[in-house]
Amino acid sequence: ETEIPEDHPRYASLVTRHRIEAGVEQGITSKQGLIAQGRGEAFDYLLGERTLPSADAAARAAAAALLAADHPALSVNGNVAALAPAETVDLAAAVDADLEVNLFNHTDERVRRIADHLRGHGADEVKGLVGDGEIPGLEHARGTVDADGIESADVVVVPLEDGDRAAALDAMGKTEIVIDLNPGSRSPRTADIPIIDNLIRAVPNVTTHARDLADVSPADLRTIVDSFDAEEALTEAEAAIREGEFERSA
Ligand code: PTJ
Repeated sequence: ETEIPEDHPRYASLVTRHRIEAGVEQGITSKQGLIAQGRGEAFDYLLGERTLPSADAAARAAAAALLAADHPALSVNGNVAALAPAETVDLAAAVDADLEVNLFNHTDERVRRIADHLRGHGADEVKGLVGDGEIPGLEHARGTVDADGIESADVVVVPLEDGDRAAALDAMGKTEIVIDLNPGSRSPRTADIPIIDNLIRAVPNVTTHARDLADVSPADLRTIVDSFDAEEALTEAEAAIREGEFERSA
């Protein structure tokens, strides 16, 4: 998919950029998605482009919450679809979650393209095309979801979510798992389980934990979720950024 040499010091970052560009060209990712990616990259650089131990603990708690859920759902936007389509489909299968296309800058055309893209990566059913449900407290375009998908889910994964929508989903009483590289952003601060990591690393990591936890009892899954400390995870990510004890490779 790319001609970037694998030994280039910024290989992973360059491949990611290429995927986002391709997403825009295919009508999957919004132009704003390019800007969001740039912001994410800056934080990833400061975090040392690695999964912090606290982010790994968050990924494990997320896996436990998804396995313990009655009705888990994964929200997919234009950046997620471009960066990690197969990994997102895998995660949905591992925890038996709905996949729902849910866009910040909604167009029916982009919803359809993303749904097709996910099916091309092995998804059976993709929600988000009906739009007969709502997230209360948001204007229509931003709050439209499927009634049998995100609206009725008890646990939702929202990677790269806008702060208002994260708050509105939280107000619906859902257990919210947010993947975001910026520990200061409002959405991870609203989340029950913030995963401060690149979604490219975080999504497959949650899947790995879910497979490890597949035989754990519901009571033990609860204990894993309850012993996770969101505040501490955010504080550790911030400290890692401030201390910057990583190898600057650029
Ligand atoms: O496809 P749509 O219409 O739903 O739009 C999606 C975007 C992401 C464009 C939209 O939700 C948006 O504008 O988001 P923001 O407000 O720019 O926020 C993006 C957040 O995601 C920022 O906090 C970034 O640090 C973070 N981010 C960007 N890339 C990644 C990331 N976090 C994890 N992994 C990434 N690869």
